[in-house]
Amino acid sequence: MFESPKRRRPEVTSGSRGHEEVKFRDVTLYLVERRMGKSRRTFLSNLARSKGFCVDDSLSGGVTHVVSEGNAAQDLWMWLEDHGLSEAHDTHVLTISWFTESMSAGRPLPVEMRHHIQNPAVEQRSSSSPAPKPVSTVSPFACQRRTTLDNHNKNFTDLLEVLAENMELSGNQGPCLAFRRAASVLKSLNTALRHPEEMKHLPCLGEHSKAIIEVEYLSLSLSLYLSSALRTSENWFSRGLRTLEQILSDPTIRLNRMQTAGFLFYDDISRPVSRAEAEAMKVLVEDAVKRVNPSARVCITGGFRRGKDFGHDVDFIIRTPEPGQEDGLLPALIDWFRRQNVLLYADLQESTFDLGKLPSRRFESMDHFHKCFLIVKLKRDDVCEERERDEDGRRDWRAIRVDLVAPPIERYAYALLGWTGSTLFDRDLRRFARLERGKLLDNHALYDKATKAKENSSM
Ligand code: DCT
Ligand code: MG
Repeated sequence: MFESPKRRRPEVTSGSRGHEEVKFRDVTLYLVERRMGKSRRTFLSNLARSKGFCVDDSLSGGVTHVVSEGNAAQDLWMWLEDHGLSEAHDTHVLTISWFTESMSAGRPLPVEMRHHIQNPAVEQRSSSSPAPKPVSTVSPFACQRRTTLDNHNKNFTDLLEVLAENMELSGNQGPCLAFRRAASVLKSLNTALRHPEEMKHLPCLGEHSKAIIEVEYLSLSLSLYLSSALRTSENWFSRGLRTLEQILSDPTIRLNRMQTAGFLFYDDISRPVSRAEAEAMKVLVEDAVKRVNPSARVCITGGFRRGKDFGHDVDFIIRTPEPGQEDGLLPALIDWFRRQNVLLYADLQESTFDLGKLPSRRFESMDHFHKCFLIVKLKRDDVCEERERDEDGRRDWRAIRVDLVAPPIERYAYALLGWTGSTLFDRDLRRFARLERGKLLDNHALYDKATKAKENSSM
């Protein structure tokens, strides 16, 4: 939210208690709520205002001093960058010590080196230590790295991804992203890391990632992951529930529709989907789309469009040639699947697309197109691949997770780019657009950051 270049200094900002006089017009504070907590932030903001400081509740372009408490530098900077602040701005990013000392002095103290929270990524790029580091040839942006499917560092990236998932499941988005970034950088290398020393000049490898790689933390990390898995399952586990049958027969447990479907088809949907299965699913989806709108076209997206041989689901984007034809398409498709007796679960998300409300400034915000999350039966006989004979001979189909998205035609190019992924590539492409090109990119459009004007609106 750093897009607003206005240098207006509000006399009183929202959240202040009264109409305190602003004494220090050259300083506007912003206190980071993350880790500090809402009530402490309100208390400190009001304290500063009572002493004549101007405090902005949002990270606007007028902020001169950002104050953070309890955040690791890497997490903080990732958060700030996600909210539009880069090291290119001349904003001070400071520890709470500068704030408390200034409050005691009753005036903004000069900023000293010890107050600064440095961006570790920049420190790494521009360190002036006596033994100069060679400049890394690996870009910190995933969208500028050429990454093939040949992963020479799988032993490390698997581990980092397990840790990322563990962090995500326990709600730690910052460390999760840090581990994902580290894994992404290692995947882009065209050789295997032979010595920890070689990590020294790679971008995006935080201290934790490096330490983990160095000590090959595998067994501990895996047991950590297994013991903390999903919060819900932890909760069930702590209540003594050990089997699917126990969970399903416990009268106090109410499973939502998605959990029920997840349990019923767990064996299938926890198994990777092969490329042959994805191709067979494409035939099924194409057939359905043809019945519903013969002029619409289907394109595989997600990992399979990137050339992966396996995925956790199959993603499709549907292209309708005329604006407005996307309306009603997905409900009709769901209906068709249901009538064919292949639909096991459907969650339809109607479009909330409104160009007037864009661009979105959040990386993780979902796009606003019509989409649906399905579990569909795929007949084994429809799949062209060698396979082991089904031992139990129980059923002639398997359940597959399918995502469908139907954007309006004028947004198709952006939606296709976004849904091709990977998630981290999308994220870095947006970060690169914003920080290096002054643009805002999302799944709907590309905007000029300063004017908010759409670029190539006819795409
Ligand atoms: N995506 C998006 N907007 C969403 C959901 C997803 O832009 N609302 C992007 C991120 C990657 C891509 O679409 C497909 O998502 P996934 O299936 O989660 O990722 P994947 O790369 O296909 O991974 P997998 O191979 O495991 O399916
Ligand atoms: Mg996918």
